[in-house]
Amino acid sequence: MPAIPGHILSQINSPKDLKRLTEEELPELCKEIREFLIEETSQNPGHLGSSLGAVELAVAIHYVFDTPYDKLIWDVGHQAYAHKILTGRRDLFHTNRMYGGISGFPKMSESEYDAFGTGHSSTSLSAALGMAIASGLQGNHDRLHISVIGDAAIAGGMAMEALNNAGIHKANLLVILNDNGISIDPNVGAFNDYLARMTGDQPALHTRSNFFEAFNFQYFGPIDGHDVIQLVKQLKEIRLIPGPKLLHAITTKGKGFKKAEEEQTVYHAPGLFNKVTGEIKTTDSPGMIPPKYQDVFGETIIELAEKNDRIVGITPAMPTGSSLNLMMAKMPHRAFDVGIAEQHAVTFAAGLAAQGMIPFCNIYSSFMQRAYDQVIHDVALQKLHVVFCLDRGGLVGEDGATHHGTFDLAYFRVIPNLTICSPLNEEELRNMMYTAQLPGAGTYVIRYPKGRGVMPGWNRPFKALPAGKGRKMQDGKDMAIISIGHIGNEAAKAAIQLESQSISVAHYDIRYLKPLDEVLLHEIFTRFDKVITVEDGTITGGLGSAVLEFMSDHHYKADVTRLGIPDRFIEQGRVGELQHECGFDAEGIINTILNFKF
Ligand SMILES: Cc1ncc(C[n+]2csc(CCOP(=O)(O)OP(=O)(O)O)c2C)c(N)n1
Repeated sequence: MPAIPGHILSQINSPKDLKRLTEEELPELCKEIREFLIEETSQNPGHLGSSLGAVELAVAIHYVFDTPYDKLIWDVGHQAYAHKILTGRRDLFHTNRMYGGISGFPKMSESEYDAFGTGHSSTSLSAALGMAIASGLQGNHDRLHISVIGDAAIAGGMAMEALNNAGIHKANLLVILNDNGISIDPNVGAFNDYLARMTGDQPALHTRSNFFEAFNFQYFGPIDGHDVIQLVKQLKEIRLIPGPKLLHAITTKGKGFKKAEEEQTVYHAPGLFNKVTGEIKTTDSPGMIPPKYQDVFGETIIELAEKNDRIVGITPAMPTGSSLNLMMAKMPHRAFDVGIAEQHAVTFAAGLAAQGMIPFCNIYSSFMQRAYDQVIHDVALQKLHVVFCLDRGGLVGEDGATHHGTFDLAYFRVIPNLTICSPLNEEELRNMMYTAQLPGAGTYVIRYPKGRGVMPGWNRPFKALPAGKGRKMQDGKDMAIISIGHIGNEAAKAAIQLESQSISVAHYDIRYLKPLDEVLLHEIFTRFDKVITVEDGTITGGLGSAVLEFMSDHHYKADVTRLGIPDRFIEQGRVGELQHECGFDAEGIINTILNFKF
């Protein structure tokens, strides 16, 4: 049931309506927005904590500035729910993150008020600066370009590069630092220490030298980011000041919802919860449930590290999301959260490996896109023994196009010296991690999906899975399916269901995308003239392409159909809905096979 907006919010269909309110009415509006957000996200999960913390910022910005003429960019964009609600999407908000609904992140195609699409961190300063320079070149010196960025995101490399660049321009740029003192997990890094010293309750520690002023920004604040009337006053003054400027606003993540303020990491994106007590509702059915892949990673790295003291763990700002937090708690000196810094994470791993350590560098597939050159130039070229664990490989669901991990198989396959594999289930993940740390394994990429595996009893002794060796899951005589990774479970279901229709399907789990199991592929192309490849990744350049290349190189002739993600961006929805759209769930595989002529 969509939430019913309060009496002020119900009249706000655009920032024009907002501007008709008196300043005195704004605190009540903020309260109504919070109630609306809590009600909506309690029944349709999303990014709660950050959005609750940015309500006053959104109201004040749209109240004072002339959006969409003035350009407003929300860094990461997970805190922009109030902005969406104020800019014409209140009545659509119950479709947030749903299939066919509105995106959970700002998106240019969704609204003229979303000046720039975001999702990955630390891009907003570069984009705002680019827009500001464009305005100047086009003779417009009056338009303001605003970036709202968190204390963790501003420490990301791109944001630092943009600050460095912005400081030499006279561009009409306003950075609003939304400082809530926390990332998803506790914030890390020396810059975070600096911000804490700057704003802490011990004035003796307040630094005199101001980092932002040193970068030629005019600095304002710190200001209470929940005092909407003060914010409005301050923003009105800042509006008149030319050049790059930064307003430092202190906020509380989860503001106004007790549980979300108390447990900020959990309530960053809590899933379904009770809107009164905040208690989180579990959606898992009772009984034996398989573990999440991320937890298998988290438990297994500890087990391996206990036996092999050269193993260390690295995460760029995703300790809880990757479950490396388990190792950080148990072996704090051997597990590192380096902040939102994927490029650094990879080259930091390279340095560790160059000195004989074996780093397990865990990066979400989609965020790994940031560190492509570091993998090539700093790791693969130098044949370093780094194990990349790519979590959230494949379609991730409700986070949508910015977060799907769909390109990794294709973008890594072209890099020499890499070994690339993907487990069918959680036991295989464990065994791949074990294999990857054995002496001489070289650079390994292990790619696994979001969510749960398929078998509760995965905790068996380790077994090496030799690189470049796949396996036959099921024999058959009419045709062959070749799959990679967890999506192979859909292929297995399809193969079984087709038996009842008297179609005998052989199913091969290739396990390693690189090196390919050529013995297995020769067997397949010798025996079958109908082949389907199945992957939860782009069909351009991934497993399907590799199989076609093999077929052509060895002059086989077969009817090969590639199932995977088509050459377009896939939006948000449940993973099952999206797999269905792409046609590689069990039903899609069956339909494809039924189209063959036997
Ligand atoms: C490149 C990249 N790495 C990691 C993430 C995952 N991520 C989303 S929000 C977030 C923390 C952001 O913290 P902060 O900027 O302080 O904003 P807050 O959530 O506290 O409002 C992280 C690490 C991301 N979106 N993009």
